[in-house]
Amino acid sequence: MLKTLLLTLLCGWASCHESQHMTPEEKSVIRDQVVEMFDHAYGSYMKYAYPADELMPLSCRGRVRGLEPNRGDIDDSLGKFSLTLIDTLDTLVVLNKLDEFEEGVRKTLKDVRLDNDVVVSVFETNIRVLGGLLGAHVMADMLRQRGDRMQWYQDELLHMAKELGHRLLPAFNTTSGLPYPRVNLKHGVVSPLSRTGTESDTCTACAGTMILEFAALSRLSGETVFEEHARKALDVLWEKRQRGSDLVGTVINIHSGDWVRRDSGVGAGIDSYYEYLMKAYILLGDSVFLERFNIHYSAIMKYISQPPLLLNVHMHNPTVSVRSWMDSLLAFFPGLQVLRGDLKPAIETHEMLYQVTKQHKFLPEAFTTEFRVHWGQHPLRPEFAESTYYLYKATGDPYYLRVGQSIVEKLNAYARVPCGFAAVQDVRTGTHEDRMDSFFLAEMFKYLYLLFSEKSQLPFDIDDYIFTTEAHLLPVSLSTTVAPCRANATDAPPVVHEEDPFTYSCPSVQTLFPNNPSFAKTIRDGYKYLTGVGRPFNSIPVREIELPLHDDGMEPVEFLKSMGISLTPMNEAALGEARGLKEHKGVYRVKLVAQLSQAVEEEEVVPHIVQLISPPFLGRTVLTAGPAKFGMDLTKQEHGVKGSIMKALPYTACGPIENADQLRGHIALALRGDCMFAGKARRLQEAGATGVIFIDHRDGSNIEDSPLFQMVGDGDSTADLTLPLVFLFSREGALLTTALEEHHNVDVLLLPKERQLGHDKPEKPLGVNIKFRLAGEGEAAEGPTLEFVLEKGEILLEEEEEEEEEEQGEEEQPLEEEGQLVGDAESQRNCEKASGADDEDTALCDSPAGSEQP
Ligand code: DMJ
Repeated sequence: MLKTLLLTLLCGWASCHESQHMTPEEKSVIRDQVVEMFDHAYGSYMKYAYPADELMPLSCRGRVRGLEPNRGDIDDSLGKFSLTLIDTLDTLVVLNKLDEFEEGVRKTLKDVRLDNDVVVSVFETNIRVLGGLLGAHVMADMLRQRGDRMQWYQDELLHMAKELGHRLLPAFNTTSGLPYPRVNLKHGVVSPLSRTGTESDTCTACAGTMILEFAALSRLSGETVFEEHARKALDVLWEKRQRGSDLVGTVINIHSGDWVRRDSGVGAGIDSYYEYLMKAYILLGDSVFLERFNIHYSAIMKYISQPPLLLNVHMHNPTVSVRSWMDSLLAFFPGLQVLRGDLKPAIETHEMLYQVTKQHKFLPEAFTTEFRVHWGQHPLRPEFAESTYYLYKATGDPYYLRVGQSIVEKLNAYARVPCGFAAVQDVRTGTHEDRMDSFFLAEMFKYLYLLFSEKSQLPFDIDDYIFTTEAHLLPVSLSTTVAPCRANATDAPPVVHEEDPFTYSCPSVQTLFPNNPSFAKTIRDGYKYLTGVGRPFNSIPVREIELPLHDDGMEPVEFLKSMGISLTPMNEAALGEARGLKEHKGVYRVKLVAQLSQAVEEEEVVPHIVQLISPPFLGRTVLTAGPAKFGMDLTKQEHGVKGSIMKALPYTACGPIENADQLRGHIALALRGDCMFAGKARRLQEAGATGVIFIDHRDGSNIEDSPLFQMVGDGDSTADLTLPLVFLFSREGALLTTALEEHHNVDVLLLPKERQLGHDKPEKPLGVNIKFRLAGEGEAAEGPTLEFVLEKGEILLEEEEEEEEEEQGEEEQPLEEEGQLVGDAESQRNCEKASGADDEDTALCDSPAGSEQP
C-alpha cells in the first residue's frame, strides 16, 4: 500500500512537473499566437480608428476627443496625436515587423501634429507619446545604423520629441518645481486660452515619472532643460518624504509641496515614482537615485510589503493599514523587485496575483485582501504580464511560461471582439467596455512576445535597453553620455545594507539560484491556494503575517482579538530556523488560520434609489443606485433626503468647484473617475452641496449588466463627510442629466430601495381621513363650505369608519407630517405647482408617500 501511495505521489509530481515544462515548439506556437493577436489589435486600430487616438473596439471606430461623451480625466490621454500609433511603434520592431514599423514612422511624420488646442495629462503624454517617440527614434536609429533599413531617416522623430518636450515644459512653471497635472498643447498653462492651470494637486507618480523620458531627451538632443526639470521634481518629492517612515503620500500640492493624501502604497498614485528612481539609476548611472530608491525600498519592505500582500498604510503612522483592498497597478511591483534582486517577495506577491487572476479571469482594478472583487473593471492592463516576464527572465522557471500562456488564453477567450480587444467592464459579468487603451499595444504584446521568445530570435539585444513604465525602449548606453546638468540638490547619505548583496549591484541568475532550479517553486507552494481556487474543499490555508506593535501599545494579538480575529502564536521550533525567519524588535510572528469558504461571497450591497419626484416625473422614475460606505447613512434617514439636482463644475469634481454659488443647497451630480469619490465628495460638501449623485463615466454601463457596488473612502478618514452619497451607472445617470437639460427644476429623493416611495406597504397608515356626517334636519352649515361630489357607494357609514379608527388607534398621521416624508416645504411647492396639471399630479400631492405608486 505504501508502495502504491509513493508511486501515486511520484506520478503526480512527475505529471505536474511535466505539464510545467514547455518545449521550444510549444513556445513558438504561443509566440505565433501572440503575433496573431497583435495583428488583430493593431490591424483593427489602423483599419477602423487611425488617425484617431484610440480604437473603440465595440463600435469599430476611432475615439476622437470631443466627438464621444466625455469620460472625465481618462480622456486627458487623448491629444489628437494618433496616440495608439505612437505608443505602438517600438512594439513593431520588437515583434520584428519592420515593414510596418517603417510605414508607421512615415505616417507619424506625415500626419501627427503636436500643437492641438487640447488639454492633456502631462504624465500620460510623457510616458506614452514622448516615450513612444523616443523609443521609436532609438529603434529607427538602430536600424539605420545597421545599414539595411531606414536610410532615409534623419532624426525626425527626435525632433518631434523635442517639440513635444517644449510643449510640456510650461507645466513645470510652479514655485515648487512639481509639474501641473495638465497642459494645453497649444497654449500651455494658466494663459487665458489654456483652459487649465487652476489645479493645485498632482499625484506622486505624475510628478515623479518624468526622469527617464526627459533625461533621454536631454541626452539625445543636447538640450539640458528637460533633465533639469525632471530632476528638480524628483528632488522635491524626496525632500517631502516622511522622514520617520521614509514613505511618500499619494497626492501632493504642487505649490506648497504639502501632502494632500497621506496614504502610501506601491500601486495607483505612487507606483512609477519608485520604478523611475530604480530605473533612473540603471539608465543614467547616477547613484543618488539608487540611494533614494534603497531608502524607500527598505521602508516599503518594512511597512507595505507583507508577502504575499502589498498593503496601503498611512505615511505618518505606517503600522496602520488604511484600506483592505489592493489595486491592480501594484502588479508591476514584483517586476521591480526582480530588478532589485529581491526574488522571494517578488515570487510570493506574483503568485498571489496569479491566484487572483485564476479566480476572476483577470486582475480586477481593485480586490480585497481576501481576494474578492472590490472594483471589477479590467482595462487590459499589462502589469501582471510585465512581472511574469521579469520573473521568467530571473528564474528561467517554465512555470512563468504557463502563467503567460494563461494570460494569452484569457485575452482571446474573454476580451477578443471582432474589431480588436475590448476592456472588461466587470470581471464578474464579463461585460465589455468600448475601449482599447494604447498601453495594451505598447506593453502587453511586448512583454508577452518577449516571454515566449529566445534571446536569439529577437531583432536586437533586448538587454541593451531598459523599459520605461510604458515599456518603451531606451538604450542603457545613455548612462555613458555625460549628464548635461548639475548634480542633484539633495544628496542622500549612502545606506549600507550589510546582509543584502544587491543593494549596490545587479543580481544575476547564478547568484540567485545556486544549483537550485526549483527555488521559485518552493516559495510559491506556500501561496498556492490563497483564493481557494484549486484547493481541495475544506482544506485550511495558513498564512504567516508580521504584526507590528501598534502605537497605542496594544500587543498585536490583543489588538486583533479586539477586532474579533483570533490568532495562534507560532512555535519558533515549528517554524524552523531553516526557513530563515528573523525576529525583529517589536514584531511578532503569528500563524493566522483562516477558514476561507470555497465559494467566495461578495460583500452585501444595500441598493439605494434616486427617485425623480418633481413634475413631470412625480415619483414614477426610480433609478437603482449604489450606496457609499462613508458620508450620511441613508438607511438611518427615515424619510430619505430630498433636493433639486445641479451638475458640478468641473463635472468630475476633481478640481476646485467653480459653480459653488449655484450648487449651494442642491444635490450635486458628479462624474466618476480621475480622483477618489471621497475627494469629490469633500469638495462638493465644502461648496455647499446637500448630497452627491456620482455618475459612472464608463459608456453604456447600466444596472442590468453591472453589479452594484459600494463606494469606499480614499484611505484617509472620511468622518468629516456628512452628506448623502449615491452612485448611478451611466445609463441611469443619463436619465438624470437629460431630465436636467429638459426641465428647469428636477427634484429627487435619495433613500434605500426598500423604502422606495409608493412601492411597499407603509408601516403606518398615512392616508388622509375625511369623515362625513349627514346634516341633521334644518341644521345650518357654519363657515366655509367644502363640496364633494361623490359617486354612489363611496360613502362609508360612520359606524364602520369608527370601527376601523379604533383598530388603527394612534397611528393616524396629521397632514403636516406627511410632507416630511417627501422632504419639506419644497415638496409642498411642487405639489402646488403640480395640482391641477393632471390626475397623477394631484394623486402625488393628495396621496402621501407610501400609498399606491402614482
Ligand atoms: C501604463 O500606462 C503605465 O504602465 C503606467 O505607469 C501605469 N499603468 C498603465 C497601464 O496600466
